[in-house]
Amino acid sequence: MKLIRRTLVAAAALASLAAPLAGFAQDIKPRLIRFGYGLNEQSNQGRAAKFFAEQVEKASGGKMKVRAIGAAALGPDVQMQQALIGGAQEMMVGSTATLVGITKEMALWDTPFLFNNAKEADAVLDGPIGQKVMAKLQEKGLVGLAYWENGFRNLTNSKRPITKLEDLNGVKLRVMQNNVYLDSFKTLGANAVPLPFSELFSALETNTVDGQENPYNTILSSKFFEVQKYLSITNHVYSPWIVLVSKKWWDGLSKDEQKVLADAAKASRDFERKDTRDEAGKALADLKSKGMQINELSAAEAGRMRDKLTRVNAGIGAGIGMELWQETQAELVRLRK
Ligand code: KDG
Repeated sequence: MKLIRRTLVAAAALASLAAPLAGFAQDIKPRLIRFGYGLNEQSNQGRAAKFFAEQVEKASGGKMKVRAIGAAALGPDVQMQQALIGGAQEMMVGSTATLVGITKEMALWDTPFLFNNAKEADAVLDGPIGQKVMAKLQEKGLVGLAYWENGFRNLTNSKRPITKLEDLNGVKLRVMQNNVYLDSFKTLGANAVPLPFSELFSALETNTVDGQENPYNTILSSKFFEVQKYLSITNHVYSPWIVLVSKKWWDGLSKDEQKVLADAAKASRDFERKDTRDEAGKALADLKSKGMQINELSAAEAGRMRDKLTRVNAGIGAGIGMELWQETQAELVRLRK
């Protein structure tokens, strides 16, 4: 009788050990996940990718392992997006701006001066509107899990301080491969040149382009201060990143595995936003100490830029659908009350 009881107790103990991992592939080998990104390992994007990988391994008991692969080693954003759609790569994080060719509603986040601050951005991106836009990706073979913060974008160039709109005339300015950015900077008088992020440093170094626009964090981590003399503070648009999964691959995961990735993505979002904001606060002083000449557009000139750039808004509203545009404007009015 004692032997039977001991056997039953041992069997129950073994079952309880297996239970938490019941939803995971029981193969000996862990499920490997290639997570591609474009900035370098030392950047805010790289630190958050590492954090995400640690969260996944911990939550899955080692049954799921993320290989975070940075510096566009798996290709620029647009190439990785196609690899996810085809099922050749499992995950990535990249700019929403480079997704517009796949899901037109992503252009909403390109709207100049859409958000006045990060609080508004978080509320809209993590709220119903941001989630609705993210859900549109699924019909194109991508699953969005969370928005990270790239940040408010500012201008750098090697020619002159940008103190008024006319200073942009003729500046060869690299922009992301995205029509709103292209139209916006053409409207401001610059010679806008679309290039993948992975080609940007060498384009600046060889004077193929005179300038670019990115958040302080990226200007610092990508060492643009080595090839750019002037930094002009415009905060002309808030730029999100988005964590993406191949839908082909996602649909083959268990519910437990999907939950691990979704929970880790949200935890990494909160980590990344705090890490990015902490770093941005210090980055401006760092860039000054590295020799950049920094100026801030006057309120009057910023107002002229805003007025000129709102001309592209009509095109964005038409492109994403007026219902979504008006819903967003109404939500911003509500948030600002
Ligand atoms: O992979 C890098 C891009 O996701 C991101 O940095 C986009 O801000 C961007 C830029 O300027 O290309």
